[in-house]
Amino acid sequence: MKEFFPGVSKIEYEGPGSKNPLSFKHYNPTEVVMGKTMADHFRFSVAYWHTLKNQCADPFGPGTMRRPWDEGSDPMEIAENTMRAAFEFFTKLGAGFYCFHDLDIAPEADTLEETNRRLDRITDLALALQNDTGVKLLWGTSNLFSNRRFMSGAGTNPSPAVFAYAAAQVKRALDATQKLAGEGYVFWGGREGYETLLNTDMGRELDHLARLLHMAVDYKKKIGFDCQFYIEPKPKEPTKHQYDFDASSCHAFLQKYDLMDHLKLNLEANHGTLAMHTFHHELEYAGANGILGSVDANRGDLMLGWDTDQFPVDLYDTTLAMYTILKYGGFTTGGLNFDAHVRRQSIDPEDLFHAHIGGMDAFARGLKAASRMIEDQVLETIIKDRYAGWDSELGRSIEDGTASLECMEQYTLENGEPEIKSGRQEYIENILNEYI
Ligand code: XLS
Ligand code: CA
Ligand code: CA
Repeated sequence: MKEFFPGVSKIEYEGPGSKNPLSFKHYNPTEVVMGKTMADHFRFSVAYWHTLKNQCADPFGPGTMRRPWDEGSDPMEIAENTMRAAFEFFTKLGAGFYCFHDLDIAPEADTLEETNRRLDRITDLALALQNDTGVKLLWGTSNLFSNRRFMSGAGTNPSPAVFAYAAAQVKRALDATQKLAGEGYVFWGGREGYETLLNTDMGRELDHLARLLHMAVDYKKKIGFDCQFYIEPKPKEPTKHQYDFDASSCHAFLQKYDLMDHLKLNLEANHGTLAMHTFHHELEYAGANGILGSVDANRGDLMLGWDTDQFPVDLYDTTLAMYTILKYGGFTTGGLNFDAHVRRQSIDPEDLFHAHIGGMDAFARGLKAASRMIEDQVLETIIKDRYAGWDSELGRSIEDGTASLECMEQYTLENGEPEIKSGRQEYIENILNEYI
């Protein structure tokens, strides 16, 4: 069998002293941190669309990648070679999971019937390779945004016939995900948004998007498929305004349409920053509201206002992300999927390894720092102390709903000007630095 990464052998943990660039310096899959191995904490996943398929085109030129698995003229032969290259990559890297869109693995044909046949064929191969290697599917999804029929959205399209096409594709992508024992399924609102309100019935579009999700919930139940559904926020790009703007707008949507029991969030770092939030904010919002599900790990660029999908290397980000993930109990069905691609000039297949190794090591360092912070209860103590007043009689009467505006007036007249305390931000930032 052809080897697609002949210069790379299995990436091993060699520790911080190692000078071997193709080794882990911090990610040691079997090392136990807070009662769990690192591999189980992260459930690292490779994004098929970026690592295997992204040619890195930009608005000024076509892709620069020339991949050995892309050679040939038969689209299914290329698809099968790509799948083999994918599993060689996953196993050499030591990532336990992968994620795909239906059309990443099976190229779209002229008719839905033929596309479905291709999906059946390629998932046979994927299943065999999963069984051979033990690599698992973290989540599947459907590409409802590339084909021109979806230019005005999928679930939110003004045409019910386009809605039907999208729903048919979701059905088949769910079948494929079930066949491969996927642990989750993601709905990212590819073009579910608008370019101008001058031609858009926003209320109706949102109702339709919820209908699509309810159909998927019903179908999942019908076929007895036990996986976690996620919705993935993103504020803009490709549309000017995406409906699934950020964690809090997704939360409102799930509540309004009675979907809270069925979906959690898949949070992507770069989508958070596009919404002018930190990744930390998005994770904390989801955690505090019980909808933290899975993570698309990457980073944006402060100088650029778009979704650059770079590999995560910032230790502040990875520490605060892991701190928040640990604080809310860690991943169950979710995991850490590298929704990231190498830069356009990083054209060697080996660069794909350097990129993932860097991301995995950065998260391992983040996990170690975060676990020490949790063990020492640094932030817990500071926050607990800051909110201690809420455990007093006054605080409790407000929290339990027994207090009224009149009580508040009475209290204030009796007690006068409240004492105020420093937020001590700089002091806390200095402590954080000591852990990083
Ligand atoms: C695009 C999204 C997409 C989803 C899956 O920006 O990140 O890749 O994760 O459809
Ligand atoms: Ca993503
Ligand atoms: Ca992205």
